[in-house]
Amino acid sequence: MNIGIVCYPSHGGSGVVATELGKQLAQRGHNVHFISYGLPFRLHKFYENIYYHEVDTPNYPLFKYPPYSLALANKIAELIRYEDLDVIHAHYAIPHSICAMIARDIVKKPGLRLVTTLHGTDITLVGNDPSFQELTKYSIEGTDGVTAVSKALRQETIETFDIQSNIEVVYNFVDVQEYSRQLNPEVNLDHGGERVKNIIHISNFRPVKNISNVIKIFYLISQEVNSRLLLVGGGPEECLAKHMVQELKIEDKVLFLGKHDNIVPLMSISDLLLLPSVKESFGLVCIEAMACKVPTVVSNTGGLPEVVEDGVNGFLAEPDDYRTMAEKGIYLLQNPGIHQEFAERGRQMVEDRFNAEAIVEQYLDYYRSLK
Ligand code: GMT
Repeated sequence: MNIGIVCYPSHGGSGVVATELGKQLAQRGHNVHFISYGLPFRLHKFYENIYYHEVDTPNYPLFKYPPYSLALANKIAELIRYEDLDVIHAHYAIPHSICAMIARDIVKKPGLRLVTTLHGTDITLVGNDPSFQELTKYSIEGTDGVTAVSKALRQETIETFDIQSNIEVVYNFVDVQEYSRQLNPEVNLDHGGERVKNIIHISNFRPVKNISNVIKIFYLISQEVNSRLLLVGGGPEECLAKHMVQELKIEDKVLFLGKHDNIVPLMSISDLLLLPSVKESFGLVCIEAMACKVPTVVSNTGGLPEVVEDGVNGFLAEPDDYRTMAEKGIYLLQNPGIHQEFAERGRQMVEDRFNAEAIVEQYLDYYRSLK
């Protein structure tokens, strides 16, 4: 098949899922065309069957805002004709899905299928905003097929937008070969003769990620366990996090590591992942951690209970309940045998339910079902 993938190219779950899906489809012999304003960050090398089409947005003094969405719609239309696309897969409703609908209506190619994947913030934050609400509902009802990354997101979409049409749940996935615990003998984990435990948090530091609770949880853990906090990523609440770290006088224990393209080496030295998000439609970073045998302590919100089984491969607590999250973290870090069991069960869960092999087939079956 010739498949066009429209996505955001920057660090962030929706772009990662779109890019990894494209790579997997290309490996299976499909021609994959990425359409975006920048090269997706995980595509920085040559891949057979993968093509990248940059959207150039003209700007004129007349425009207060460059009309990216229109340029994107035009580019998709051009590619439907030139690359003879069979499927356009839009990741994120706003504006990608709408742009793909415009392109479809311009070209009117028989048999073309348009799929939209809802990732979460496009429904729970952006799409829900009154400025976009009508448009989001229109895009969900107007595409040929819609998928959501968790049952919770599907339910929230149906309720928020009063959707009558079918929404298929297709979970996030990882390549379990690539995502595995890979020990690096060059990294010294002994500090003062004792193995320091690494606690990791990876995100875009937006308010929804609840960074202040990440710091509070770590602070309580660090009182009981010799540990460090690895903060990976960056975004609007980085300053707040640094301020809290200074106030709590834990600067020597918190490492702000910035954005990383490859997180496997970081996961591989980690003992616990914290994700106390206020909202989280799936939590891709959880399965990345679990695949690398890192147990998780996360909030009991959105799709996270579909990923983390409380007391089996991680722990769930209310997003504001940082004390319980700290207690559960301490429990895991102080009990190596139990920690090992959680780590093994987490890896197994990813192999069984969130494995690229199975999920990519699910997407392909879905494309075919829309014929
Ligand atoms: O987590 C973010 O803020 C980034 C966001 C995105 O749109 O890229 O991630 C969303 O999509 C991911 C991939 O499907 C999901 O795993 C994340 O849970 C979801 N984020 C939220 O719902 C907050």
